[in-house]
Amino acid sequence: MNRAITVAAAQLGPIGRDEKREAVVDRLVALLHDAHRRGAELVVYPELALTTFFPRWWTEPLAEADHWFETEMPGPATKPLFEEAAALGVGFFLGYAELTPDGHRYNSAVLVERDGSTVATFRKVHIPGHERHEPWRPFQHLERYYFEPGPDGFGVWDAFGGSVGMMICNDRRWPETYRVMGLQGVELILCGYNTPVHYAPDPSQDALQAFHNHLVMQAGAYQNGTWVVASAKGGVEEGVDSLAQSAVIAPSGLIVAQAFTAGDEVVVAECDLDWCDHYKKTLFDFARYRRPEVYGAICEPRGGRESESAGGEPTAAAAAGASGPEAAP
Ligand code: CDV
Repeated sequence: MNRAITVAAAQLGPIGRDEKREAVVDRLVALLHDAHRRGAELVVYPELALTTFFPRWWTEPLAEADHWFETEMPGPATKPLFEEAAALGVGFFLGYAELTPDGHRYNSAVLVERDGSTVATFRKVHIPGHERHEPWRPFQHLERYYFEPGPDGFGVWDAFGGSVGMMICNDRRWPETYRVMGLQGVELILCGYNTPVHYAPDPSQDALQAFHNHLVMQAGAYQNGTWVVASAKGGVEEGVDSLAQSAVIAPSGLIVAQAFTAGDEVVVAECDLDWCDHYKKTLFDFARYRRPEVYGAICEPRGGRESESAGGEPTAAAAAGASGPEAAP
C-alpha cells in the first residue's frame, strides 16, 4: 500500500435540546481519542455535530435561532477539539450551522488537517425539507427555512495525501454530487448526516431508509472510483428516530466497515487511495469512455424539460391521502 490513510467515522448518538456545546465537544474529544488509539489520522463527525438537529422545530423570528449557529470556527466551545486534534496529529471533518459576518446561514462542514490548519469550509448544496411551518407533520424538517444552499458547489482539495471532497447529508443522494467531484479526481469523500427514519411526505420510504442510505453512497463510490466515509447522528433524539449505520465504503462500492450501534461509536478503516485507480483507470476511465456530448440534459432546468415547475414535496393534504407520486400537486 502506498497512500493508505486510516480514517474514522465518529458516529454520534442523540444530542439533547438542552445539551451544552461544551458537553458535546467533550463527547467529540472522547471519540477523537478512541479513533487515535485505533490508528486514525482523519476523523469524520456528523452533520450539525455540535447541537441537536434544530430544524425539527419552527422558530420565528429567525434571529431567535441564532444560538444554534457558530459565528466563528473554532469558537470558544470548539477550540478544545481543535487543540486536542492538533496535539494528536489527527485531522477532522466537523459539521455545524454557520452564521457568516454578513448574515448568511449555511449548513457547513470544516475540514482540518493533521497540523491544525483549516483546509476548507464546505457548505451543503442540496437543502431538503420545507420553508415554512407545516403543522401536519409529526416533526418539522425546516432546513429550507434555516439554511441557504451553498453557493460554491463541490470542490476537491489536496489534503491527507490525496484528493479530498465533502458533502453533507442530502447531497449524498444526488449522483451529480459524486460526479462533479469525480471529474476533479476525488479519492476520498467525507460526509456527515442526520436522517430521520420517518419521511413524512412518503412514509412508504421509512422501511427503506437504511437501504437507500447505503445504496446511494455505494453507487457513488463505485461509479467514481472513490472512497466514501459517512458519519451519522443516529438514535432517538428529542423523540425522533434517526438512521445510524455510519460506514466506510471502498472504490469497489463495498462497505468495509460499519457502525453496529445507534450511539457514539468509532468506525475505523484503512483507505488505500491508490486503490481508486482500479476503477478510475479501467471501467470508469472518464477521458476514454465518457460521452459528455450526449449528456446535455443533465444541465437542463432543475426538474427537466417537462416538469420545471412540478418539483417540491407533496402538501399536507396530498401526503395525508397520498397513494403515489400522482397525489402530489
Ligand atoms: N439532513 C438531511 O439532509 N436529511 C435528509 C432527509 C430530510 C431526507 C436526507 O437526505 O437524509
